[in-house]
Amino acid sequence: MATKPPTGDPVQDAPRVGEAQHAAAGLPAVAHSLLVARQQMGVVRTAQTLLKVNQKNGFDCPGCAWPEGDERHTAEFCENGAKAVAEEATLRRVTPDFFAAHPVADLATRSGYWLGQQGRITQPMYLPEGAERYEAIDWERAFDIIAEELRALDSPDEALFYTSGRTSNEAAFLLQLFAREFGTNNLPDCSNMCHESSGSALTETIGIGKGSVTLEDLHRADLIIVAGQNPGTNHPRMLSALEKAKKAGAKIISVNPLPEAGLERFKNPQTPLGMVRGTALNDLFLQIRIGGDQALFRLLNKMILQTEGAVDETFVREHTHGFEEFAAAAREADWAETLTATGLDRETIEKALAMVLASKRTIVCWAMGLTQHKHSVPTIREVVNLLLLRGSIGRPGAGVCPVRGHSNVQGDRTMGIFERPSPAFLDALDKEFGITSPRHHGYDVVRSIRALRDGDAKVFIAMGGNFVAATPDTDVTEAAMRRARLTVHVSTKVNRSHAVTGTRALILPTLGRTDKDVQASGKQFVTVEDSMSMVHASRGNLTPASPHLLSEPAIVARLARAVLGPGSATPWEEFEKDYATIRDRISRVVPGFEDFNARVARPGRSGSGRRGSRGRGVPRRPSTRSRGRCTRRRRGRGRGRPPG
Ligand SMILES: Nc1nc2c(c(=O)[nH]1)N[C@H]1C(S)=C(S)[C@@H](COP(=O)(O)OP(=O)(O)OC[C@H]3O[C@@H](n4cnc5c(=O)[nH]c(N)nc54)[C@H](O)[C@@H]3O)O[C@H]1N2
Ligand SMILES: Nc1nc2c(c(=O)[nH]1)N[C@H]1C(S)=C(S)[C@@H](COP(=O)(O)OP(=O)(O)OC[C@H]3O[C@@H](n4cnc5c(=O)[nH]c(N)nc54)[C@H](O)[C@@H]3O)O[C@H]1N2
Ligand SMILES: [Mo]
Repeated sequence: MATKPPTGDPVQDAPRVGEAQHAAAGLPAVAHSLLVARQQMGVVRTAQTLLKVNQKNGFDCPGCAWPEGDERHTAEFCENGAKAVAEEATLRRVTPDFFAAHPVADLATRSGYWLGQQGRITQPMYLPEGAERYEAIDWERAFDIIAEELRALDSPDEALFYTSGRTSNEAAFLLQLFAREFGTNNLPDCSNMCHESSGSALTETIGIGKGSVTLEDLHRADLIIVAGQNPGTNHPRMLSALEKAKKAGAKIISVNPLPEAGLERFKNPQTPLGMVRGTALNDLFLQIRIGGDQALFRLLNKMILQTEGAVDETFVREHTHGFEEFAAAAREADWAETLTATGLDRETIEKALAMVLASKRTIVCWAMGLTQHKHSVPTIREVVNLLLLRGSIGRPGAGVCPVRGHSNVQGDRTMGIFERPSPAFLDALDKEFGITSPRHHGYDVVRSIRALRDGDAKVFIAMGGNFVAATPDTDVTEAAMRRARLTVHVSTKVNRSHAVTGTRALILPTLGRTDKDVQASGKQFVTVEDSMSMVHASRGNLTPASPHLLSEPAIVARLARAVLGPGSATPWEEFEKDYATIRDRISRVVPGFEDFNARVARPGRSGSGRRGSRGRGVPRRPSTRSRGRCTRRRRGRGRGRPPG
């Protein structure tokens, strides 16, 4: 049994504003997550799912990309993760009757919350030209419509293939393969709006667009700086890692215009004492002015340069280049300007500097507060330079930690969902499949919107996400989307993007992480990569919301067959039958995934192993140790496809 979704009455459903909280997690969070779970999933499914979240034989939480440690608790999820699971595993259903009762114009008036609360979509739905309502359609016909529209394009570059970051590695690999075999690199994704600046700044500075630390590193750090991030709400399990680091002696500085409750006091629900008392995580709070981070880190770098013995000379000499150029720029930093830009006082900045200087192993974690500014790339470069100056990269307990958002956003990029793929990646793909991928760059999110607006793109296909709600200029985006000939959404739940359609539209319902995925060769699992570059298997165990659902890999495989026809030598049918055959191909195309099938068969995490012996499995990528550079504006080696 499950409770009813919201009423649709804007007054009854409206959010309420209360007092600001000063602690995060704790007993209320546990109670609330269980309540939400039970309301959406009922008692049996609650037990079936919540005991499997982030377990070695279970599924990866769709809530966020924070990694799990090797030791697992019975309850390895947070309040928001439980909500994310409940939203997917809900017993509520959106059937063809729902679409009959709610014309598209009605859906367009509903709030995102209301739409999301209606439940799981059960059948493929089609909006014919001029129709007011979506109607049920069978899969064959749906794929035929897409094939018809794609084949009618003047150029493959008139098609757009968007990905949101929950898509598994297997589905993402197939999608980019299909797009490239079809003839385009138009693979915009949600990272374009999220950590793109981290990917760019890290590629420029350390040569690879990803973080360099593991969970174990956090536990060993002397100092952790959390800049522009609200882990209490968005990555609650990170608070346990910070608490553990703190118990081992780490200091924590947070840099944020707001005092975020989770960093003020964390009530760890895994321990009885933690639940009652909580831990104050912050040692120093820098209540910075919005956008002031670049000035702050630049001044800290100047102070490090001016402090006798503060620069790790050996590290800088052996592992970086461009030092003089960087140092000259940092020396220009000025106290008065920095105080204005940051809104901080001199004493507070000096306290932060003293903590940086006292630390041998520093980690900087950041998220949207740093990545979503116009000057995000130079800001993140300053952050990296601080770590390089102190030799805090490539050393245990030290490094860069961009905290990713969607649960497989990093993996999707690793699999080639990127509008600007490296030639090396395309060469490997072409060699493996005997295709000729286009070499010119595709459209990112903003360019995709412009292309739709200007009539240069005519078919929009989304693997998950909520494009019109997630993108920056809603009015422009919605007008652009309405100009498309066909819009297609592979989705689990209804959202705003289903109500803003092209001339024709399709909704293709798919399995989620929590669902059991059985194909011709038997039960399948998929893989995901977390924020710390660890790759692991994810197995759903619930009976799917309806017998009509197809998995994401199956949808891409069938779509590819419908569009490319017998002319394609790619074994799409085999891929659909057995995902291990997809992983075999990944292991031959994506560097670091050698022996992929054998490695994911082991329970737990496999992958990265940045420092050789410490990681399990084969290193996914070379050590960052020898790749650091103090740099102000240099191109990276172009190897890593930066996760956004
Ligand atoms: N429950 C839940 N969890 C999620 C998601 C979700 O939708 N729901 N989304 C996931 C996704 S996709 C992402 S990307 C992550 C996002 O995770 P976060 O980046 O933690 O999310 P935001 O809420 O955007 O928090 C931005 C933080 O930056 C601060 N800030 C704003 N401007 C500045 C600035 O100029 N300087 C500094 N230093 N700080 C600033 C804000 O006060 C806020 O604390 O969360 C993931 N987790
Ligand atoms: N106003 C505003 N805009 C933002 C942000 C913000 O904080 N505020 N954050 C930005 C950031 S950081 C990001 S990452 C983007 C996110 O942008 P998107 O990823 O495009 O948006 P989401 O809202 O996360 O997408 C949710 C939808 O994904 C579908 N879905 C959920 N699970 C699955 C699944 O397993 N498979 C498939 N196929 N579909 C699934 C459901 O239909 C659900 O409605 O938005 C960006 N835009
Ligand atoms: Mo994000």
